[in-house]
Amino acid sequence: MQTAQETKLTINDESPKFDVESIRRDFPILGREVHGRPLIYLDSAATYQKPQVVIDAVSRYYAEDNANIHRGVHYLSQLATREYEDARVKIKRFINAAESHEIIFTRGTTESINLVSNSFGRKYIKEGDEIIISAMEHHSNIVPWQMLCEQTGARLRVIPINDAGELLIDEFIQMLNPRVKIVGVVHVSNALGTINPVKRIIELAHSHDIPVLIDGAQAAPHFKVDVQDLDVDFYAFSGHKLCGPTGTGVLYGKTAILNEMPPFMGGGDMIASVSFEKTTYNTLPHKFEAGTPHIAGGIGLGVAIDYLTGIGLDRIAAYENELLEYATELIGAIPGVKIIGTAREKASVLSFTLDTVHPHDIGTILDQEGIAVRAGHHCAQPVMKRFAVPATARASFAFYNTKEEIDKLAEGVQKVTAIFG
Ligand code: 7TS
Repeated sequence: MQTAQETKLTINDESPKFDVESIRRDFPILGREVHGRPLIYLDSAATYQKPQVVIDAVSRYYAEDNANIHRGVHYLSQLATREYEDARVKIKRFINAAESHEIIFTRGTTESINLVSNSFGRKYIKEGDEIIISAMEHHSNIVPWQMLCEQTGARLRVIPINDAGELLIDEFIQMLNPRVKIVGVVHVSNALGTINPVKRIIELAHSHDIPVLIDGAQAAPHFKVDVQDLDVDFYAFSGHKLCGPTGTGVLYGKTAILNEMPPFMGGGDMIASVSFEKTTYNTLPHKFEAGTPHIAGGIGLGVAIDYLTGIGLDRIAAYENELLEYATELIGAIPGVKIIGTAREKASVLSFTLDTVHPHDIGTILDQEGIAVRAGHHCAQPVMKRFAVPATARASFAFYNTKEEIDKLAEGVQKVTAIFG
Protein backbone atom coordinates (compact mmCIF):
# COMPACT_ATOMS: atom_id res chain seq x y z
CA MET A 1 0.00 0.00 0.00
CA GLN A 2 1.23 3.43 -0.82
CA THR A 3 0.93 5.79 2.09
CA ALA A 4 0.75 9.53 1.67
CA GLN A 5 4.40 9.81 2.70
CA GLU A 6 5.48 7.24 0.14
CA THR A 7 3.78 8.94 -2.78
CA LYS A 8 6.73 11.31 -3.06
CA LEU A 9 8.68 8.68 -4.98
CA THR A 10 11.17 9.64 -7.56
CA ILE A 11 11.40 7.52 -10.66
CA ASN A 12 14.28 5.18 -9.97
CA ASP A 13 17.04 4.76 -12.50
CA GLU A 14 16.23 1.14 -13.26
CA SER A 15 12.62 1.75 -14.32
CA PRO A 16 12.12 2.45 -18.02
CA LYS A 17 11.89 6.12 -18.94
CA PHE A 18 8.46 7.63 -18.42
CA ASP A 19 7.70 8.28 -22.06
CA VAL A 20 5.04 10.96 -21.84
CA GLU A 21 5.08 11.66 -25.60
CA SER A 22 4.19 8.06 -26.33
CA ILE A 23 1.47 8.14 -23.63
CA ARG A 24 0.03 11.34 -25.15
CA ARG A 25 -0.40 9.57 -28.49
CA ASP A 26 -2.83 7.19 -26.74
CA PHE A 27 -5.22 10.13 -26.13
CA PRO A 28 -6.70 11.39 -29.41
CA ILE A 29 -8.17 14.54 -27.86
CA LEU A 30 -4.70 15.76 -26.85
CA GLY A 31 -3.98 16.32 -30.53
CA ARG A 32 -6.80 18.81 -31.04
CA GLU A 33 -6.73 22.59 -31.02
CA VAL A 34 -8.83 25.06 -29.03
CA HIS A 35 -9.15 28.67 -30.26
CA GLY A 36 -6.47 27.87 -32.84
CA ARG A 37 -3.95 26.75 -30.20
CA PRO A 38 -2.90 23.23 -29.21
CA LEU A 39 -5.10 22.08 -26.33
CA ILE A 40 -3.40 22.17 -22.93
CA TYR A 41 -5.74 20.21 -20.70
CA LEU A 42 -5.16 21.00 -17.03
CA ASP A 43 -8.57 20.03 -15.71
CA SER A 44 -8.17 16.32 -15.02
CA ALA A 45 -9.52 16.73 -11.48
CA ALA A 46 -12.88 17.40 -13.16
CA THR A 47 -12.61 14.49 -15.56
CA TYR A 48 -9.81 12.56 -17.20
CA GLN A 49 -9.34 12.35 -20.94
CA LYS A 50 -9.87 8.92 -22.44
CA PRO A 51 -7.26 6.77 -24.19
CA GLN A 52 -8.17 5.22 -27.54
CA VAL A 53 -8.33 1.72 -25.97
CA VAL A 54 -11.22 2.84 -23.75
CA ILE A 55 -13.04 4.59 -26.61
CA ASP A 56 -12.61 1.44 -28.71
CA ALA A 57 -13.82 -0.86 -25.93
CA VAL A 58 -17.05 1.11 -25.54
CA SER A 59 -17.73 1.30 -29.24
CA ARG A 60 -16.79 -2.35 -29.80
CA TYR A 61 -19.21 -3.41 -27.07
CA TYR A 62 -22.08 -1.60 -28.79
CA ALA A 63 -21.05 -2.76 -32.26
CA GLU A 64 -20.51 -6.43 -31.39
CA ASP A 65 -21.70 -7.56 -27.95
CA ASN A 66 -24.59 -5.32 -26.85
CA ALA A 67 -27.18 -7.16 -24.72
CA ASN A 68 -28.66 -6.81 -21.26
CA ILE A 69 -26.83 -8.61 -18.48
CA HIS A 70 -27.64 -11.08 -15.69
CA ARG A 71 -30.94 -12.10 -17.25
CA GLY A 72 -30.55 -13.75 -20.62
CA VAL A 73 -29.80 -17.33 -21.56
CA HIS A 74 -28.84 -16.20 -25.03
CA TYR A 75 -25.26 -15.95 -26.21
CA LEU A 76 -24.86 -12.18 -26.27
CA SER A 77 -26.41 -11.69 -22.84
CA GLN A 78 -23.99 -14.20 -21.39
CA LEU A 79 -21.08 -12.60 -23.20
CA ALA A 80 -21.99 -9.09 -21.99
CA THR A 81 -22.47 -10.42 -18.45
CA ARG A 82 -19.04 -12.03 -18.52
CA GLU A 83 -17.35 -8.87 -19.78
CA TYR A 84 -19.11 -6.71 -17.17
CA GLU A 85 -18.26 -9.12 -14.35
CA ASP A 86 -14.65 -9.33 -15.58
CA ALA A 87 -14.47 -5.56 -15.16
CA ARG A 88 -15.63 -5.95 -11.57
CA VAL A 89 -12.76 -8.39 -10.95
CA LYS A 90 -10.28 -5.90 -12.44
CA ILE A 91 -11.56 -3.19 -10.09
CA LYS A 92 -11.32 -5.59 -7.14
CA ARG A 93 -7.64 -6.22 -7.97
CA PHE A 94 -7.01 -2.52 -8.62
CA ILE A 95 -7.90 -1.57 -5.04
CA ASN A 96 -6.98 -4.97 -3.55
CA ALA A 97 -10.46 -5.75 -2.24
CA ALA A 98 -10.89 -9.19 -0.68
CA GLU A 99 -13.94 -10.13 -2.78
CA SER A 100 -15.44 -9.08 -6.12
CA HIS A 101 -18.89 -8.75 -4.54
CA GLU A 102 -17.49 -5.90 -2.42
CA ILE A 103 -17.32 -3.83 -5.62
CA ILE A 104 -20.63 -2.07 -6.30
CA PHE A 105 -20.97 -0.31 -9.64
CA THR A 106 -22.44 3.20 -9.36
CA ARG A 107 -22.66 6.32 -11.54
CA GLY A 108 -19.76 7.92 -9.69
CA THR A 109 -18.48 9.02 -6.30
CA THR A 110 -21.61 11.08 -5.71
CA GLU A 111 -23.91 8.10 -6.09
CA SER A 112 -21.56 5.89 -4.04
CA ILE A 113 -21.73 8.29 -1.09
CA ASN A 114 -25.50 8.71 -1.44
CA LEU A 115 -25.84 4.93 -1.41
CA VAL A 116 -24.09 4.79 1.96
CA SER A 117 -25.83 7.81 3.48
CA ASN A 118 -29.25 6.42 2.47
CA SER A 119 -28.75 2.75 3.19
CA PHE A 120 -26.37 2.77 6.16
CA GLY A 121 -28.02 5.97 7.38
CA ARG A 122 -31.53 4.51 7.31
CA LYS A 123 -30.46 1.53 9.37
CA TYR A 124 -27.99 2.95 11.84
CA ILE A 125 -28.40 6.70 12.27
CA LYS A 126 -30.95 8.16 14.68
CA GLU A 127 -31.73 11.41 16.42
CA GLY A 128 -28.87 12.58 18.62
CA ASP A 129 -26.24 10.60 16.68
CA GLU A 130 -23.26 12.36 15.15
CA ILE A 131 -21.65 12.16 11.70
CA ILE A 132 -18.10 13.47 11.28
CA ILE A 133 -16.82 14.88 8.00
CA SER A 134 -13.98 17.34 7.32
CA ALA A 135 -13.76 20.99 6.36
CA MET A 136 -12.28 20.12 2.95
CA GLU A 137 -15.02 17.89 1.58
CA HIS A 138 -16.47 18.10 -1.91
CA HIS A 139 -20.20 18.93 -1.76
CA SER A 140 -20.93 15.29 -2.54
CA ASN A 141 -19.53 14.29 0.87
CA ILE A 142 -21.38 17.10 2.69
CA VAL A 143 -24.89 17.40 1.28
CA PRO A 144 -25.95 13.71 1.50
CA TRP A 145 -25.03 13.74 5.21
CA GLN A 146 -26.84 17.03 5.77
CA MET A 147 -29.94 15.55 4.13
CA LEU A 148 -29.65 12.55 6.44
CA CYS A 149 -29.29 14.84 9.46
CA GLU A 150 -32.46 16.70 8.40
CA GLN A 151 -34.36 13.43 8.13
CA THR A 152 -33.11 11.88 11.36
CA GLY A 153 -32.18 14.68 13.73
CA ALA A 154 -28.54 13.58 13.73
CA ARG A 155 -25.81 16.20 13.97
CA LEU A 156 -23.05 16.95 11.44
CA ARG A 157 -19.63 17.72 12.93
CA VAL A 158 -16.66 19.02 10.97
CA ILE A 159 -12.91 18.38 11.46
CA PRO A 160 -11.22 21.77 11.06
CA ILE A 161 -8.15 22.46 8.88
CA ASN A 162 -5.10 24.69 9.30
CA ASP A 163 -3.93 27.48 6.98
CA ALA A 164 -1.95 25.03 4.87
CA GLY A 165 -5.10 23.00 4.27
CA GLU A 166 -4.24 20.08 6.57
CA LEU A 167 -6.68 18.32 8.89
CA LEU A 168 -6.27 19.01 12.61
CA ILE A 169 -6.02 15.42 13.80
CA ASP A 170 -5.89 16.35 17.49
CA GLU A 171 -9.27 18.06 17.09
CA PHE A 172 -10.59 14.95 15.36
CA ILE A 173 -9.48 12.79 18.30
CA GLN A 174 -11.42 15.07 20.65
CA MET A 175 -14.56 14.72 18.51
CA LEU A 176 -14.69 10.90 18.75
CA ASN A 177 -17.36 9.66 21.15
CA PRO A 178 -20.04 6.93 21.31
CA ARG A 179 -22.64 9.11 19.54
CA VAL A 180 -20.54 9.18 16.34
CA LYS A 181 -21.95 6.59 13.92
CA ILE A 182 -19.79 7.22 10.84
CA VAL A 183 -16.78 9.27 9.72
CA GLY A 184 -16.53 10.44 6.09
CA VAL A 185 -13.28 12.03 4.89
CA VAL A 186 -11.80 12.86 1.52
CA HIS A 187 -8.54 11.08 0.64
CA VAL A 188 -7.24 13.88 -1.63
CA SER A 189 -8.92 17.29 -1.67
CA ASN A 190 -10.02 18.42 -5.13
CA ALA A 191 -9.77 22.10 -4.12
CA LEU A 192 -6.47 22.05 -2.20
CA GLY A 193 -4.65 18.92 -3.31
CA THR A 194 -4.06 17.82 0.30
CA ILE A 195 -3.45 14.09 0.79
CA ASN A 196 -5.06 13.22 4.10
CA PRO A 197 -3.58 10.65 6.53
CA VAL A 198 -6.58 8.38 6.03
CA LYS A 199 -4.96 5.26 7.48
CA ARG A 200 -4.46 7.06 10.78
CA ILE A 201 -8.01 8.48 10.65
CA ILE A 202 -9.41 4.98 10.09
CA GLU A 203 -7.34 3.55 12.98
CA LEU A 204 -8.54 6.29 15.30
CA ALA A 205 -12.20 5.85 14.33
CA HIS A 206 -11.95 2.06 14.58
CA SER A 207 -10.54 2.34 18.09
CA HIS A 208 -14.06 3.68 18.90
CA ASP A 209 -15.77 1.07 16.66
CA ILE A 210 -16.83 3.77 14.19
CA PRO A 211 -16.90 2.85 10.48
CA VAL A 212 -15.20 5.12 7.97
CA LEU A 213 -16.08 6.15 4.42
CA ILE A 214 -13.25 7.56 2.32
CA ASP A 215 -14.01 9.71 -0.74
CA GLY A 216 -11.25 8.54 -3.06
CA ALA A 217 -12.36 10.44 -6.19
CA GLN A 218 -9.06 12.33 -6.39
CA ALA A 219 -6.84 9.63 -4.92
CA ALA A 220 -7.54 6.55 -7.03
CA PRO A 221 -6.15 8.14 -10.25
CA HIS A 222 -2.91 9.28 -8.64
CA PHE A 223 -1.49 6.55 -6.43
CA LYS A 224 -2.05 2.96 -5.41
CA VAL A 225 -4.99 2.46 -3.06
CA ASP A 226 -5.20 -0.75 -1.02
CA VAL A 227 -8.52 -0.99 0.79
CA GLN A 228 -7.45 -3.99 2.89
CA ASP A 229 -4.28 -2.30 4.06
CA LEU A 230 -6.27 0.84 4.89
CA ASP A 231 -8.88 -1.37 6.61
CA VAL A 232 -11.45 1.10 5.28
CA ASP A 233 -15.16 0.25 5.54
CA PHE A 234 -16.32 2.17 2.45
CA TYR A 235 -14.23 3.61 -0.39
CA ALA A 236 -15.92 5.67 -3.12
CA PHE A 237 -14.42 6.73 -6.46
CA SER A 238 -15.37 7.73 -10.00
CA GLY A 239 -14.57 5.81 -13.18
CA HIS A 240 -14.45 8.93 -15.34
CA LYS A 241 -11.56 10.27 -13.23
CA LEU A 242 -9.66 7.06 -13.98
CA CYS A 243 -9.66 7.43 -17.77
CA GLY A 244 -12.95 5.52 -17.85
CA PRO A 245 -16.33 6.54 -19.33
CA THR A 246 -18.52 9.16 -17.65
CA GLY A 247 -21.42 7.77 -15.65
CA THR A 248 -19.26 5.09 -14.03
CA GLY A 249 -18.08 4.79 -10.47
CA VAL A 250 -17.51 2.39 -7.63
CA LEU A 251 -18.46 1.88 -4.05
CA TYR A 252 -16.22 -0.56 -2.22
CA GLY A 253 -17.65 -1.85 1.06
CA LYS A 254 -16.62 -4.63 3.44
CA THR A 255 -18.80 -7.73 3.02
CA ALA A 256 -20.00 -7.87 6.62
CA ILE A 257 -21.20 -4.29 6.66
CA LEU A 258 -22.76 -4.38 3.15
CA ASN A 259 -24.64 -7.57 4.03
CA GLU A 260 -26.30 -5.84 6.96
CA MET A 261 -27.34 -2.77 4.97
CA PRO A 262 -30.78 -2.47 3.30
CA PRO A 263 -30.98 -1.89 -0.48
CA PHE A 264 -30.60 1.67 -1.76
CA MET A 265 -32.86 1.51 -4.83
CA GLY A 266 -35.52 -1.06 -5.63
CA GLY A 267 -36.14 -2.63 -9.02
CA GLY A 268 -34.93 -5.36 -11.33
CA ASP A 269 -31.79 -7.38 -10.65
CA MET A 270 -31.65 -6.51 -6.94
CA ILE A 271 -34.28 -9.04 -5.87
CA ALA A 272 -34.29 -12.77 -5.12
CA SER A 273 -38.09 -13.06 -5.30
CA VAL A 274 -40.99 -10.63 -5.50
CA SER A 275 -44.59 -11.03 -4.40
CA PHE A 276 -47.08 -8.45 -3.22
CA GLU A 277 -46.78 -9.90 0.26
CA LYS A 278 -43.00 -9.95 0.52
CA THR A 279 -39.91 -9.31 -1.55
CA THR A 280 -36.55 -10.81 -0.74
CA TYR A 281 -33.30 -9.32 -1.93
CA ASN A 282 -30.47 -10.57 -4.06
CA THR A 283 -26.99 -11.24 -2.70
CA LEU A 284 -24.04 -8.83 -3.01
CA PRO A 285 -23.24 -6.96 -5.15
CA HIS A 286 -26.59 -7.18 -6.99
CA LYS A 287 -28.61 -6.08 -3.95
CA PHE A 288 -27.21 -2.58 -4.57
CA GLU A 289 -27.41 -2.58 -8.38
CA ALA A 290 -31.05 -2.10 -9.33
CA GLY A 291 -31.94 -1.80 -13.01
CA THR A 292 -29.88 -1.95 -16.18
CA PRO A 293 -26.45 -0.49 -15.41
CA HIS A 294 -23.99 1.36 -17.65
CA ILE A 295 -22.74 -1.90 -19.15
CA ALA A 296 -20.51 -0.34 -21.80
CA GLY A 297 -19.18 2.05 -19.18
CA GLY A 298 -18.29 -0.72 -16.74
CA ILE A 299 -16.48 -2.63 -19.48
CA GLY A 300 -14.69 0.57 -20.53
CA LEU A 301 -13.67 1.19 -16.94
CA GLY A 302 -12.13 -2.27 -16.78
CA VAL A 303 -10.06 -1.43 -19.86
CA ALA A 304 -9.09 1.94 -18.36
CA ILE A 305 -7.82 0.15 -15.27
CA ASP A 306 -5.79 -2.23 -17.42
CA TYR A 307 -4.35 0.81 -19.16
CA LEU A 308 -3.40 2.59 -15.92
CA THR A 309 -1.92 -0.50 -14.31
CA GLY A 310 0.01 -1.11 -17.54
CA ILE A 311 1.76 2.22 -17.02
CA GLY A 312 2.02 1.60 -13.26
CA LEU A 313 0.48 3.67 -10.48
CA ASP A 314 3.86 4.12 -8.76
CA ARG A 315 5.37 5.58 -11.93
CA ILE A 316 2.30 7.78 -12.43
CA ALA A 317 2.59 9.07 -8.83
CA ALA A 318 6.30 9.81 -9.22
CA TYR A 319 5.87 11.60 -12.55
CA GLU A 320 2.90 13.67 -11.36
CA ASN A 321 4.83 14.70 -8.24
CA GLU A 322 7.55 16.08 -10.49
CA LEU A 323 4.93 18.02 -12.45
CA LEU A 324 3.32 19.38 -9.28
CA GLU A 325 6.64 20.48 -7.80
CA TYR A 326 7.64 22.13 -11.07
CA ALA A 327 4.30 23.95 -11.37
CA THR A 328 4.28 25.03 -7.73
CA GLU A 329 7.71 26.60 -8.11
CA LEU A 330 6.98 28.26 -11.45
CA ILE A 331 3.48 29.57 -10.81
CA GLY A 332 4.22 30.37 -7.16
CA ALA A 333 7.06 32.68 -8.24
CA ILE A 334 4.80 34.93 -10.35
CA PRO A 335 4.21 38.22 -8.48
CA GLY A 336 0.66 38.42 -7.10
CA VAL A 337 0.04 34.66 -7.16
CA LYS A 338 -1.11 33.08 -3.93
CA ILE A 339 -1.27 29.30 -3.77
CA ILE A 340 -4.29 28.03 -1.83
CA GLY A 341 -3.40 24.69 -0.31
CA THR A 342 0.20 24.27 0.81
CA ALA A 343 -0.03 20.98 2.68
CA ARG A 344 3.16 18.93 3.02
CA GLU A 345 1.49 16.00 1.27
CA LYS A 346 -0.22 16.99 -1.97
CA ALA A 347 -1.32 15.38 -5.21
CA SER A 348 -1.71 16.92 -8.66
CA VAL A 349 -3.79 20.01 -7.80
CA LEU A 350 -2.56 23.61 -7.91
CA SER A 351 -5.20 26.11 -6.76
CA PHE A 352 -4.28 29.75 -6.82
CA THR A 353 -5.52 33.32 -6.78
CA LEU A 354 -3.98 36.35 -8.42
CA ASP A 355 -4.13 39.67 -6.56
CA THR A 356 -7.34 41.44 -7.55
CA VAL A 357 -8.06 39.42 -10.69
CA HIS A 358 -11.16 37.25 -10.40
CA PRO A 359 -10.40 33.56 -11.07
CA HIS A 360 -13.04 33.54 -13.82
CA ASP A 361 -11.00 36.16 -15.69
CA ILE A 362 -7.88 34.02 -15.24
CA GLY A 363 -9.79 31.03 -16.61
CA THR A 364 -11.19 32.98 -19.57
CA ILE A 365 -7.84 34.46 -20.62
CA LEU A 366 -6.10 31.09 -20.29
CA ASP A 367 -8.88 29.53 -22.37
CA GLN A 368 -8.03 31.91 -25.22
CA GLU A 369 -4.52 30.39 -25.11
CA GLY A 370 -5.99 26.89 -25.42
CA ILE A 371 -5.35 26.20 -21.73
CA ALA A 372 -8.19 24.49 -19.85
CA VAL A 373 -8.18 25.15 -16.10
CA ARG A 374 -11.13 25.24 -13.76
CA ALA A 375 -12.13 28.51 -12.13
CA GLY A 376 -14.71 28.57 -9.36
CA HIS A 377 -15.44 27.04 -5.99
CA HIS A 378 -14.79 23.48 -7.21
CA CYS A 379 -17.93 22.22 -5.43
CA ALA A 380 -16.15 22.93 -2.17
CA GLN A 381 -17.67 26.22 -1.03
CA PRO A 382 -16.75 25.71 2.65
CA VAL A 383 -13.07 25.50 1.58
CA MET A 384 -13.38 28.86 -0.21
CA LYS A 385 -14.95 30.35 2.92
CA ARG A 386 -12.18 28.92 5.11
CA PHE A 387 -9.54 30.65 2.95
CA ALA A 388 -11.69 33.79 2.53
CA VAL A 389 -11.66 33.68 -1.28
CA PRO A 390 -14.71 33.64 -3.57
CA ALA A 391 -13.07 31.13 -5.89
CA THR A 392 -9.70 29.93 -7.14
CA ALA A 393 -8.15 29.08 -10.48
CA ARG A 394 -7.17 25.42 -10.44
CA ALA A 395 -4.71 23.60 -12.64
CA SER A 396 -4.86 19.85 -12.12
CA PHE A 397 -2.33 17.49 -13.63
CA ALA A 398 -2.42 13.98 -15.00
CA PHE A 399 0.33 11.66 -16.20
CA TYR A 400 -0.31 12.82 -19.80
CA ASN A 401 0.67 16.43 -19.03
CA THR A 402 4.16 17.82 -19.62
CA LYS A 403 6.50 20.42 -18.16
CA GLU A 404 6.22 22.32 -21.45
CA GLU A 405 2.49 22.66 -20.83
CA ILE A 406 3.23 24.05 -17.38
CA ASP A 407 5.62 26.56 -18.99
CA LYS A 408 2.70 27.66 -21.20
CA LEU A 409 0.47 27.93 -18.15
CA ALA A 410 3.03 30.18 -16.49
CA GLU A 411 3.22 32.34 -19.65
CA GLY A 412 -0.59 32.52 -19.66
CA VAL A 413 -0.71 33.64 -16.03
CA GLN A 414 1.96 36.29 -16.79
CA LYS A 415 -0.25 37.48 -19.61
CA VAL A 416 -3.22 37.80 -17.22
CA THR A 417 -0.99 39.85 -14.92
CA ALA A 418 0.02 42.10 -17.81
CA ILE A 419 -3.58 42.64 -18.96
CA PHE A 420 -4.78 43.56 -15.48
CA GLY A 421 -1.72 45.69 -14.80
N1 7TS B 1 -15.36 13.93 -4.37
C1 7TS B 1 -14.31 14.62 -4.82
C2 7TS B 1 -13.11 14.80 -3.93
C3 7TS B 1 -14.34 15.16 -6.10
O1 7TS B 1 -13.29 15.84 -6.53
C4 7TS B 1 -15.48 14.97 -6.91
C5 7TS B 1 -15.60 15.60 -8.27
C6 7TS B 1 -16.54 14.22 -6.40
C7 7TS B 1 -16.45 13.72 -5.13
C8 7TS B 1 -17.75 13.92 -7.21
O2 7TS B 1 -17.45 13.04 -8.23
P1 7TS B 1 -18.53 12.66 -9.34
O3 7TS B 1 -17.78 11.83 -10.31
O4 7TS B 1 -19.61 11.90 -8.65
O5 7TS B 1 -19.04 13.94 -9.91
N2 7TS B 1 -14.78 16.70 -8.46
C9 7TS B 1 -14.85 17.57 -9.49
C10 7TS B 1 -13.97 18.64 -9.62
O6 7TS B 1 -13.06 18.90 -8.82
N3 7TS B 1 -14.28 19.33 -10.72
O7 7TS B 1 -15.33 18.74 -11.31
C11 7TS B 1 -15.69 17.64 -10.55
